[in-house]
Amino acid sequence: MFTNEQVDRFHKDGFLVVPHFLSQATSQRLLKISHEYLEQIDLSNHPLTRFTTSDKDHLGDEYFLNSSDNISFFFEPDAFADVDGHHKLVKPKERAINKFGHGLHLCDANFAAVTSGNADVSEIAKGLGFQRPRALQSMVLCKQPEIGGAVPPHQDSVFLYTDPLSAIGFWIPLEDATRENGCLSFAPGSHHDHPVTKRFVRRFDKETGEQLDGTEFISLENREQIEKGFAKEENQKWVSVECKAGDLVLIHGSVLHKSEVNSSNKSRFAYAFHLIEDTAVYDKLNWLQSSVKSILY
Ligand SMILES: O=C(O)CCC(=O)C(=O)O
Ligand SMILES: [Fe+2]
Repeated sequence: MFTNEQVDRFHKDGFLVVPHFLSQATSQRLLKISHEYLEQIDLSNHPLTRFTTSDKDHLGDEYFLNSSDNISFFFEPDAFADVDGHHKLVKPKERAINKFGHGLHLCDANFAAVTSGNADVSEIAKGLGFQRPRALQSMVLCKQPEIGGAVPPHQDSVFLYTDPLSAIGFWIPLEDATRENGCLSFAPGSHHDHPVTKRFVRRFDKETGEQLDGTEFISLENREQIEKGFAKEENQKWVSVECKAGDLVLIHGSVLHKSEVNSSNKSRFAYAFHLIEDTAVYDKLNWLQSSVKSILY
């Protein structure tokens, strides 16, 4: 049961924890399957694409851009080191992956069953006002022991832009998420006073419209107008949200959130997927272009 009180709290804070969303058996099964995926990676023809989130150095190679409908693996930058003058993978592959996706909900029956095939997800989507919810992407975020990198403050609608904005994240830890292993932190209410002013897009030639290599951030047209009365990111108050395996954390597309490095010796696997409103405009500038539509109802 998704109550009106939960809906109100989500709209007030921009995030909400729904305890015990998945049974222990289900979250443990997804964790086991996630480890099996990592053990089965074939490195012989893998481009070793790393996942980085810094503004300067955002990834956008073919492997990343083609990951919407399949299961692609992205490395943790710190899994590599210079050895005898060569940049080499220095961690076993199952300890080296930052995340994999973005089509788990399309390719794997177990992940599909907790995403588009899940009546509880549909009930929450209805409660949040979705007309025609579409599962757009899904991934397992590994946050590996010792090298699991920080995710800097961001808003998901920058990366999953629709007009009007509609993205909502469903983030489910498959292991307990603590301050030590890099749980999520939120700036409560920031979706009200820190609007989205940029988008992460594929690069296009402005004159010819031809698609170029890579990705970039572009400002929204009305950026200056939007930024009036804007609360600065550095003035936000952050709260850490520790939670248990199988809990659900709902993330508003405009709320600022982040996670710190994992400096502990425990991993912090989480399954995350995002819903968008299919009646909103999703244009070809978006980095993620999927040929398959996974509509919940
Ligand atoms: O798992 C993390 O540390 C970040 C996840 C996140 O930002 C998201 O799923 O939107
Ligand atoms: Fe996010």
